[in-house]
Amino acid sequence: MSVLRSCVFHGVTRPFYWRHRETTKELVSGFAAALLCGLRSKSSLPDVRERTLIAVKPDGVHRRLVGQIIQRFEQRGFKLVGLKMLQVSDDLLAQHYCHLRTKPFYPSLQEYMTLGPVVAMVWEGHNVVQTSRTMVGHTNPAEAQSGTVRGDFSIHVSRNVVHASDSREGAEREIQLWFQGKELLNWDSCDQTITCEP
Ligand code: DAT
Ligand code: MG
Repeated sequence: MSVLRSCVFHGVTRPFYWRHRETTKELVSGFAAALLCGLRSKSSLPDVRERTLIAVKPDGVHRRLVGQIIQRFEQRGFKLVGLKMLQVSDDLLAQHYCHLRTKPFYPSLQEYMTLGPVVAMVWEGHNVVQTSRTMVGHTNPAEAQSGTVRGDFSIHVSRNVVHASDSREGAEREIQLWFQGKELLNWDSCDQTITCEP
């Protein structure tokens, strides 16, 4: 019986092992690489998937600046994952600007933000929160540098054209406030590995 077993092993299993030795090695090393890669992409995921809320305020919409503002974020390399036009309610505004509700200028801010529709967007990409704040420029357009959205398109703090979240935590809060989960799309753009290290 044991002779038979040994024959079966040497006759079937061994030739099979030698024949598929290289394939087996490749499989094992491929599996290890996939594991490593998985771990690497997992750790870089929060960075690449960073998101921010950008909103073209009513003056920007009235002045037909939506396309130019979108173009800046597209050409920088960020990815649009959510977009909608809406008339902002007092309630949404109060939650969005909760840190400013006691400021003397809040009533005029409220009036300004409801002058017409707002175009709200969620952009995704490496360091998008900080980079988009730089792209948008100083709160007061008088101090905003040329080349920034506010520096190029506005002159007064009460009409500064665009909103951008100011921190990762703020962005998360604002995105949840302005968008429902199903309104945001997870998609892979074909230039992802060209614009950012995978
Ligand atoms: P930012 O929009 O740069 O994040 P913020 O959050 O301090 O600035 O203020 C929100 C908006 O409120 C800002 O875009 C324009 C308005 N605002 C701020 N300070 C103001 C002021 N002193 N007078 C009038 N409006 C002001
Ligand atoms: Mg702010």
